[in-house]
Amino acid sequence: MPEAIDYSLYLISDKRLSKEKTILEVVKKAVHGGVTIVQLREKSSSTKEFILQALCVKEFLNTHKIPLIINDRVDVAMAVHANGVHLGQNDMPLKMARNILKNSMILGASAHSVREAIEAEASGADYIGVGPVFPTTTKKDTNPVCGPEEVLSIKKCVKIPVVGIGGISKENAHRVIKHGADGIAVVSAIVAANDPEKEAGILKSIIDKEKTKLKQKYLTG
Ligand code: TZP
Ligand code: MG
Repeated sequence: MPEAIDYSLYLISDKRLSKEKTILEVVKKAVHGGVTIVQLREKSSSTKEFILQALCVKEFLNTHKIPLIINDRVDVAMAVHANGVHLGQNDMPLKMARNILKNSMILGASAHSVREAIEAEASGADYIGVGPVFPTTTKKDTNPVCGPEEVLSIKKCVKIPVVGIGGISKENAHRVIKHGADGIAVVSAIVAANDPEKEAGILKSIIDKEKTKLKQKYLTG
């Protein structure tokens, strides 16, 4: 089992949205702003491009002790010695991926219902991504919007961390944390921002503030 991971502010890349900035530039700025974990999600890159991109992002992330997760590609994750891989419902079955990765790598899974989340946990997932919590234009083939209430329903049924994804911004991030999410995953809120460092900083302080409020509420009953 990988050591404790901070899922608070989970950045997912998308080179279509980063305008004139490279993904490495966005990642660097976002990490300085407070991102705690990074996923490379590059649907249009060739395998070679994906690997080269991952190696250079990983070199930077290692120096900041920030985990690197690879979307979809177990082979790429292994080739670059990433910290983990994130798989959707139509990707490699989780049990197979867990079998290949042994226990040394983080295995993330997308789930859109309590049933899928429970199955993912039983199949060896280390965390669940739930969404789209809010409407998003970043991913076209999404399941229906589930709302922050689904995050809470899933959180109550699994022991592993739960991360909300989809349409999350500084306007609604607090609602996702309030509904029990261990973190929020964002693409456009940071990647498409003019100032990714500033946006990451704002999001991180919203998350930290909301988590502190929840802790105080729990402690005082
Ligand atoms: N999976 C569900 S929604 C989504 C993914 C990858 C895209 C989220 O992007 P954004 O820009 O944060 O809404
Ligand atoms: Mg996938």
